[in-house]
Amino acid sequence: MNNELLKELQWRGLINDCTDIEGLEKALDDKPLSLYCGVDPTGDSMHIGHLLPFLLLKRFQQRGHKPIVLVGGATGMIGDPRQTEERQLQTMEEVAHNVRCLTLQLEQLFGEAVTFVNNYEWTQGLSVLDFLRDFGKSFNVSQMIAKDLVKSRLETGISYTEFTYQILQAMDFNHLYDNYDCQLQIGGSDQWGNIVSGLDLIRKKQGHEAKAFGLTLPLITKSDGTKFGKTESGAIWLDGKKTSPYEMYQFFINTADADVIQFLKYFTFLSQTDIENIEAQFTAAPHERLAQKTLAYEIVKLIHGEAAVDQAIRITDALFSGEIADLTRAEVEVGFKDVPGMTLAEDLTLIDVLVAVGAARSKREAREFITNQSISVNGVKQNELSFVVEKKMAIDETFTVIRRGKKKYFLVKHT
Ligand code: 545
Repeated sequence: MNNELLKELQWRGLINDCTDIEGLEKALDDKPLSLYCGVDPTGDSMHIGHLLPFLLLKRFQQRGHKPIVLVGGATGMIGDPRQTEERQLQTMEEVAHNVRCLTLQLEQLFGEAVTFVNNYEWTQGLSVLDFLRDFGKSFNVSQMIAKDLVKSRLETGISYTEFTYQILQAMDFNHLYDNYDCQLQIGGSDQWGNIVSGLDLIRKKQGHEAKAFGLTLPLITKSDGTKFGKTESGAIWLDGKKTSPYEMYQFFINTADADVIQFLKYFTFLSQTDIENIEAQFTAAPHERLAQKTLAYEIVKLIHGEAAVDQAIRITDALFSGEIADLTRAEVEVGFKDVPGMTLAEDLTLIDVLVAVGAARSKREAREFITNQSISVNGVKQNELSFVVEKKMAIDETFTVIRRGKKKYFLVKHT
């Protein structure tokens, strides 16, 4: 393979399968290529597990190709069949809301330079009879049933509606081929069947000399076999209101040594040379966690911007060193979101606070902790048994952060 982009993608491990890699190589060498990836508005935000194909669109864009982002206002009303069970239909309002949210999210990721389309445009006005005559005729039921996903649902049941989904996605590829000269569809490996349906339709409608391709990305796997992108508290969302930049930063900082170099290749736009340099330094001194720090920095910067990642690092450093007095109220709120907490309407002795917030089981134990020097209040060791937790001493007169031992934090909110 000679094409620089495809070589890079192969090095990054981003190619799972391609319908015709030599053909695609020629097409890429020939001229700027239009390509697309679709997303269904089944929710109001993507999570980190949906991101790779869209970053791949950006990689094509950086090499002069022309990405199209499709938001599935029509397909979202049906839903791509899942392995497990039939989906609940969403209301028109839910779909419309999610289309708006996802479009905004993807616009932020891509900036102005990308074409956005919504398949509702060309599906909404199509009558059932036209659908059956113009498209249904091109699909062979045996082939449709043979698709992995449909096959896996034949036992448990699949509605005619979800069965038809692959036709809708195929119509999109055909429409984009026709109207946007779009020759390539990309997606996760779960999209292979739908992408191939599109290519079959394009050949039937546009003739056999039509040149179009499908490319799928691998499923992200982790060395310990657990699912990528999930924590105990749920998915890592791209929406900062659902997952704060700090939480996203923490998620990537905790990447296992065995996975982190691969994730740098997947998720960052750092060059091969840069990543190889990081790898060399990381192998020499893994405890410094340069690879994890770079990964977390790059991805949070990409999704939330530089100011947000700087703040995430400030919070991380403050929690690590225990010097939290300089944090702002907002930063305390983010950094201590998941620690045990309580609200306090009036000032209270430290002993009572320790018991109330669950840092000590009894007043006796609370006294012990204090005399043992195990307790810090807002980053300062406190060994005064008579110490009172006061609102006017709190961070921005709102938060008192209590630390027991090295790592255990508790948060008092003054009202
Ligand atoms: C619809 C019409 C098209 C082309 C594609 C589609 C969507 C496609 C699909 N894709 C997935 C998806 O997830 C929901 C996101 C919630 C906000 O279902 N039929 O929409 C995911 N996709 C990205 C990757 C994916 C895929 O958006 O392709 O593999 C995850 O990595 O599951 O004409």
